[in-house]
Amino acid sequence: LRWITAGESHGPALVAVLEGMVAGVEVTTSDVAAQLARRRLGFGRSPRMGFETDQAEFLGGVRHGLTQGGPIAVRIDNAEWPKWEKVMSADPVDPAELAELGRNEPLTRPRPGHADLPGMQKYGFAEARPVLERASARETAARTALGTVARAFLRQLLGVEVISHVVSIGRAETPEGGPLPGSGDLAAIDESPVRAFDPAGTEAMVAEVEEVKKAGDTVGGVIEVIVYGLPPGLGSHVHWDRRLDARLAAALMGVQAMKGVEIGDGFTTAHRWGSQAHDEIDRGSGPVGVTRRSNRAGGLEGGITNGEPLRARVAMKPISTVPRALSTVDVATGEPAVAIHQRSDVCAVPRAGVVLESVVALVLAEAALEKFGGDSLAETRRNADSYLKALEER
Ligand code: EPS
Repeated sequence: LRWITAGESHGPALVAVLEGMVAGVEVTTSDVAAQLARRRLGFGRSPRMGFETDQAEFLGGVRHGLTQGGPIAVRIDNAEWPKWEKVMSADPVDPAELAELGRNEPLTRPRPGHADLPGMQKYGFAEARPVLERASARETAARTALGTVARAFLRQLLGVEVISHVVSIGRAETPEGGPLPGSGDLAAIDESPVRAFDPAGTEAMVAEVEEVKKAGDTVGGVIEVIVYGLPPGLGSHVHWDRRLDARLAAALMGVQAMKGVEIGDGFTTAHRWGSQAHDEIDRGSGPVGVTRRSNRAGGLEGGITNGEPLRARVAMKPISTVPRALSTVDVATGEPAVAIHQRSDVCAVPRAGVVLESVVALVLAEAALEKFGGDSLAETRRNADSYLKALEER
């Protein structure tokens, strides 16, 4: 399975292609719209989320609600394109016309923490516009659209559900040791303005975002993705780039603003002794005749799923467009300056969870296709059923 996106934040549209998906997966434009709508929600979002409608359209690969086996292409229009048509024009524009617009001033005061400065240095740009247009998390709408297809495949193949919840925002945390949200809890989590499972956590996080907003600042947080219904055996211990934990970490870190990934109890486990770190195995009533007394490993051992719920926590940094602008250097003059500030999210942590679910779904769909193969959902399902039956009979 391969996936790729193109498009700038203020270009005409985002496009995304998913190649290698089997035929026969049920997916519709409204399924994509539902995921994109989830991605727009959340307390602390940018004003832009109020008017982006994220109208997504399949341009190929889906017919009458079923994938066809060919590359799946999606397009998501940008609502403000008419305002940006000249600034972001693919073809040359008369400089006099551009000057009149006032929207095209060179962005020469790079934001600390943003791709602005290293991007300008690397690509030889005199200003940040070409960097920020593509670095923007607007692009995550495209991966969320493709993730919809991956989710549908996983659900229809194995009954897999991918959910996420926000564990902390800034200093506000969900109390430790609370129950883990289950596969049916996603709607309740989406009801929380910060996508937290625990009501006390929601209250604390909303208060934190309000305080941050008042102070003209931005704030990050920690999001947990949980996947239910995975069989043992996805990924492999045999090579570093086939370990599923490594592939998940790459996909999660590949989302804008993510700075850390933890599988299961990850960093806490580093402080534990072995007898307290691992998940003891019992004979049991699980689908393959064994259960675990705990799930500190987060569903992965040796880079392979072990049949327990998969858990990954991801650390997101505060958005680097800080209203209370930070110090920088104007690269045009070499003089100290205040960094660029345009409208932005105060906190994008709640919406980022939906993106993280989507990239996890893409990686897991890829791993499932490697394990089970096939060109149609029916064939992949036969292969998966036969593998699961063999596991049970062992
Ligand atoms: C973003 C800045 C804001 C966000 C944008 C990501 O856009 P603008 O600069 O146009 O106000 O709204 O996010 C989206 C458009 C989106 O769909 O998520 C940035 O700089 O990363």
